[in-house]
Amino acid sequence: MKFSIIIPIYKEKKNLAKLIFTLSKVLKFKKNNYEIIFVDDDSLDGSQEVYYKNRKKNTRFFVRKNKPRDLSRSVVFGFKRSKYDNLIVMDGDLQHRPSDLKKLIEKYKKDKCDIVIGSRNMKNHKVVNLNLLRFYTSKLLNSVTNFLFNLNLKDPMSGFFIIRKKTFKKCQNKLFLLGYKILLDIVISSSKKIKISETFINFKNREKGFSKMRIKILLQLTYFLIYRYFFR
Ligand SMILES: Nc1nc2c(ncn2[C@@H]2O[C@H](COP(=O)(O)OP(=O)(O)OP(=O)(O)O)[C@@H](O)[C@H]2O)c(=O)[nH]1
Ligand SMILES: [Mg+2]
Repeated sequence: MKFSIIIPIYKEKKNLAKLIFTLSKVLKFKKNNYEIIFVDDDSLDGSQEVYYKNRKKNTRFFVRKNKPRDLSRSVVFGFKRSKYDNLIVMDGDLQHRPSDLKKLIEKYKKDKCDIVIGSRNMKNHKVVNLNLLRFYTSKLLNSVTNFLFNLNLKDPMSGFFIIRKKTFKKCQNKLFLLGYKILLDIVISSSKKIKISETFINFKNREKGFSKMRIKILLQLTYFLIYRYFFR
């Protein structure tokens, strides 16, 4: 089974070399059956230079010049340029561990599902490595989302997942395409019949670079939830 791994990045030059190195090491088990696509939102921080110095086989780097800068749009940009039928999305700041890819891929194969979510275990803030405020905000958002959209997912807000390209194609014209929650956007835009599995992943604090999470992103998310509740 072949996979295209899409990694949206914005000003991640401090994480890029380690990320490329770790991914290529971890993905040895996939032989050449994968590609990695970085979608950089025109960071202009030297990320592109770092990429060209450290790039490996099977990796591509796109600079997305379109405005507005946006994570969801960058992911879809990557999906549209992908070669393979199975798509993986993960963050580019090493908060999602490359070593968890194997687990997600195994679950995806075993369950023969349309989506596998790498879910953060939301039992305890120490397990997820989030500060208390972000931990409880995430928990609350997960509960509200499950309630509003009649879902039963442990982590519908996760940014680490696998999706069948067919599943994406079926819903792509219905997507809201704004903000961080591309997984939730896809789930809400898809038929209730799609099969979704979840598997726990390790999640760790960002070590380098800086967070792009801003109050604006939370406001976008609130608008997204209200809009999609009324116009599904
Ligand atoms: N292409 C693109 N990537 C983005 C954009 N905003 C964030 N990203 C990337 O998306 C991933 C998640 O963004 P983060 O800023 O780490 O958000 P977060 O993980 O919720 O926040 P932290 O826990 O503070 O790191 C990272 O790889 C970012 O570089 C964007 O506008 N465009
Ligand atoms: Mg992050």
